[in-house]
Amino acid sequence: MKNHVNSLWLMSLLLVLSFQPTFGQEQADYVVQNYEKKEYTIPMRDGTQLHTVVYSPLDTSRTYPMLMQRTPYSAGPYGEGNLKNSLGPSPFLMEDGYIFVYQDVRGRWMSEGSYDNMRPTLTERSGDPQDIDESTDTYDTIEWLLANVDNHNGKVGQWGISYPGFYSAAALPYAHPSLKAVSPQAPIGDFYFDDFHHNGAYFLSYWLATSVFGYQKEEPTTEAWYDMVNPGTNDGYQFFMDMGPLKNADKYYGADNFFWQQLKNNPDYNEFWQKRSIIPHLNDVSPAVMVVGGWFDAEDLYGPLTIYKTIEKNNPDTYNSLVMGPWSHGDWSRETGPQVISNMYFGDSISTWYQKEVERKFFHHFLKAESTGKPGLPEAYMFDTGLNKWEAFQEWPPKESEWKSFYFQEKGGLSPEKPTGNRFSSFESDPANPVPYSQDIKITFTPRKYMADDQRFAARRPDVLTFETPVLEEDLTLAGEIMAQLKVATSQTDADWVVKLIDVFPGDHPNHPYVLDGVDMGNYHLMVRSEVIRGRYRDSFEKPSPFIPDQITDVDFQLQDVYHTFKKGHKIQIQVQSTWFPLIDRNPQKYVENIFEASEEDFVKALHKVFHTENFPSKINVMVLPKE
Ligand code: PG9
Repeated sequence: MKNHVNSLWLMSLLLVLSFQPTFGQEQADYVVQNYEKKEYTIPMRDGTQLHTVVYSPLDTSRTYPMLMQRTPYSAGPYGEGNLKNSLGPSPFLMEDGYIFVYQDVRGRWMSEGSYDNMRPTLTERSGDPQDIDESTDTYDTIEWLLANVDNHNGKVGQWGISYPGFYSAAALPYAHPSLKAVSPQAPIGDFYFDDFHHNGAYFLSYWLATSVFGYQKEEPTTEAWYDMVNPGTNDGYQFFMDMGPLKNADKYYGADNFFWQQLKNNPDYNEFWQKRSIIPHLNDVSPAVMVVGGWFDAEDLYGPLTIYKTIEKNNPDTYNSLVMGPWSHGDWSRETGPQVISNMYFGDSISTWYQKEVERKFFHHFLKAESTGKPGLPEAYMFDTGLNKWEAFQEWPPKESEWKSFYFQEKGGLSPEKPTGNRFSSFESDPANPVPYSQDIKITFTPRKYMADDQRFAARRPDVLTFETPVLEEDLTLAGEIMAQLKVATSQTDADWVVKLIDVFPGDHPNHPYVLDGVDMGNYHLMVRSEVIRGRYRDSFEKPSPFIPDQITDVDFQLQDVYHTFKKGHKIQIQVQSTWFPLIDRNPQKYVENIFEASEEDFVKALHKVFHTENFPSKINVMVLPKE
């Protein structure tokens, strides 16, 4: 049963608007006074018409580059008299003067065709006009724009955040020669490691979003063709506990929700997901690239880091750069003054600084200036989320960073020394009483705030293990990748493993004006990084395998990169748990072929053990940046 729900509808609308730069009336006025809007339908090589909106500067005394965004979230408002309140990725570029282009991607809104989430990229170009992907659609669009839009300077750029970030990255294979600068921002790299899954665990916190991407429309439309499910409560934990096993969700999403059917029918990292990853196609990249992401981005963190690293590895001569700031999903596109995520305050006007000093210079150099290929920006502009300061690196991860292991110890210790005891730590994992991923009472369209939430509530649960260093006697900076290497056993045959890297603040740490009610920064347990793996995929994401009860088993997985200084007086803490609800769905802990089809009786308690012995040392490997 699908009911139209204003609040959730607003959520999905806000998702769209959240990527519009911070706009005020003066920007809306600026658009009206300085730009004119035209709408076109552009034929792709297979004849499908894509709705494309072009905003051109009224001043025709000079030419301008075209800067394009391709989006599934609507190129609206529609109608030549209805203009956007702001144009482009920031007010600075709007004022610098560009021809801004917005396009409804194939199958969305006013464009024709059928939609395919993360449409597979063609592995070769047969020349058959029916062979299309997002790269060919982008190529055909650019070709048409160059021939039909007046007053351009022959150069084209593309940018986008999140799904539009994927479409930016998807422009890179076989890119049009006039495409000179591309900025994939929080781009989706692969739906099995971004957004809907992390390492095989399904992100239940995206369940409501399945409506937005799960229905084909019949014809071009300016109105949404999908309704949002009405959960009837904002208590997501209770709603999804009451829902029970995932198969009960079928009463909300029927056979006509093609994406829900695809999610259910493809639990493993099979060809369905693999062919939808953009990562294998990032070869022969010719445009200049600036990848942007947020260290506390709950939606797409695998994407920006993996896309940047893959382009760097496969295209040594391509201009490819990275910016990672103290942002949650898309924060850099809007200025809120103080940059605050959960209870963490990172400073003021950080987004404006980035928009003006980084993004503006990138596009200006490659689209407006006589490009020398050297815009005067660093390879990697990275924000230290412990010291709250930017640092420029010549590569990422930094070559100076050195791998260091922190071993779990008995009695909850954590240290670089190898464990000598003959011990393990254990907990009972009960799917009927899963560890909440947040203390907030909420139901999400997509998760966000939890990435910097205080984790004391979890540390105090019996089904969360904590391992903690003594108070640090000097600053310790992690800059680069993280690998968890666990030695575990379970009394059952399946288990999820969640590892969290926590910065424990001193008990007398001062508050700041943005601390939320009921929280004190003294002893704050900042979640610097967290990740989950569905244990059945520990050896292969394609071929799951059960655990053998009570057999010590290796579970190794990567957490996304960090750049964080643990300051003197702080402690490093690792938390390990096996439920994280309702961020992710519950693992029955009894191995079943497909968890989307599990029954109530498959959900069983389990005794999980994490070993820290000389022969079975669990540890976390981090990249430490030596002191200068
Ligand atoms: N990556 C985000 C998303 C994708 C699909 C569903 C919901 C969110 C985004 O495009 O914002």
